[in-house]
Amino acid sequence: MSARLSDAEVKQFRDEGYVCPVPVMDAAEARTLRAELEAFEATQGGKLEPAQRNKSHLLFKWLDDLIRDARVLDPVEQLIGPDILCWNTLFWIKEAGSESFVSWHQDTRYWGLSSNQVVTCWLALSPASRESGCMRVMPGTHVGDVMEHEDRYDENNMLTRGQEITHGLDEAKAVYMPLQTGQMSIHNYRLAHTSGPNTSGDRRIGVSMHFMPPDTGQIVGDWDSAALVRGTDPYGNFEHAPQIARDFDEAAVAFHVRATQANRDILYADAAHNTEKV
Ligand SMILES: O=C(O)CCC(=O)C(=O)O
Repeated sequence: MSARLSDAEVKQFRDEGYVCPVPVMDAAEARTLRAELEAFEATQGGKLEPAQRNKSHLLFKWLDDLIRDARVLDPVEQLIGPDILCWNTLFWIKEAGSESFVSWHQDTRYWGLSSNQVVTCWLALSPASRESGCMRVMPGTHVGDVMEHEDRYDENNMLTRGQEITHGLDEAKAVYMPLQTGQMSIHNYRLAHTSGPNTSGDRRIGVSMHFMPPDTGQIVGDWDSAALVRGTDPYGNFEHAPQIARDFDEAAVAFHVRATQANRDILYADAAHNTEKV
């Protein structure tokens, strides 16, 4: 399966801030990854703990492999160049029939990253449809000033502080990004995006992978980490995360504790509450 983007897709990404769908693997392979995830969840009552959602490539070998997989990185390289760091991975799981949603937001507002070139690849491990609460984006919002956000702390909001863009969005211009199992979307992290509840009978399971060029700096936290997944890093702004040899590798688990704590410090830096969602 080739995930090379066409010239038109690269242009769309530059002009509108997103491209979707990008084929990564067939549905059967994606279902194998889902089965691995769910087998792990079953060992602890059927769900990931909040910290296990975050920087999860340090825990699960299949995910560490995925952030280094050419089928993911080739299109990313077309968009941000040959030297690539993976800053984070995050699971986005909406249970069947759940009210979980994601309010309109721009990730650039919260991640403390200096670059405009950070991209999110969001891979579907189950169907992401309008019914199951796929993402919706506002084309073109990746350029210009970051929009005003308000922390609303809605319990069903999957975002750390229920942050929400307060004005300046015309919902009529929003675009849905439905994905079949094994496809991904790619968006610039400055792009405003949202998603609704899952009214389907299956879990909506996605994993996002956040890639950036190595000239990116961390401007909120004193220390941060990222995995060098392609090329070289002449800047050294992030401590390199280890490549893991097996699930829950002891050294990587210790690194995960440090890395997720640093990540929480950044995400909640100016928040009124720590909602412990990651
Ligand atoms: O999974 C979702 O619905 C939202 C994901 C998201 O906000 C992101 O990947 O940046």
